[in-house]
Amino acid sequence: MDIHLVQGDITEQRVDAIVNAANSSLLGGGGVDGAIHRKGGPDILAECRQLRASTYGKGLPTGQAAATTAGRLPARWVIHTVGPVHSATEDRSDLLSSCFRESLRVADELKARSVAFPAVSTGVYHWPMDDAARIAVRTVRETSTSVREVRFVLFDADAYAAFEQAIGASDATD
Ligand code: AR6
Repeated sequence: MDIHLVQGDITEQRVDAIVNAANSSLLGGGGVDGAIHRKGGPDILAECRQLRASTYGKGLPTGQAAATTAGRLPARWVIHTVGPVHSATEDRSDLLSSCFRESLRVADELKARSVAFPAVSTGVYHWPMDDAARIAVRTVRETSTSVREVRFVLFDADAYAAFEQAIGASDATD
């Protein structure tokens, strides 16, 4: 698997699937979620409502992932995952890891070969960027998948630098 870093907007990525940092309602929100629904148009929300009606009546649990098509976005699919809110008292890193693992599992079901991830949980959910980057990079490296390209799409230079460092650190321990 190739891992690439891009500084930019995930809604502009031309890949098989982009991952949305959603919340369990699947009904939209701010951050990446807001941008995806705004630019992707109403079809994504309609499919999210169907997912709720058919499978996730109580909401999509934290750490899990589910796909819709991508509406007007250049990607083919949106894989919605729910990151954990960061906690100073409880170690929730397994749940953050699970977001990446489960998103890649759903990508495999879709036969997606290229997947773009945002820095899940690092915005509204307050996960420290350096730690989130380490967890993200380590998890995608450790996951067995048919995905050939993972692209981390980072909104700003600090996030990009954190992922660059995480890739370097993880290389050194391979
Ligand atoms: N492309 C790439 N990265 C982005 C973009 C974008 N267009 N917009 C923001 N980011 P967040 P979370 C970065 O808050 O922490 C929503 O309301 C952002 O700078 O989107 O998992 C949901 O509905 C940050 O580094 O997701 C949930 O309620 C990262 O993406 C909640 O926020 C993630 O920030 C989820 O919170």
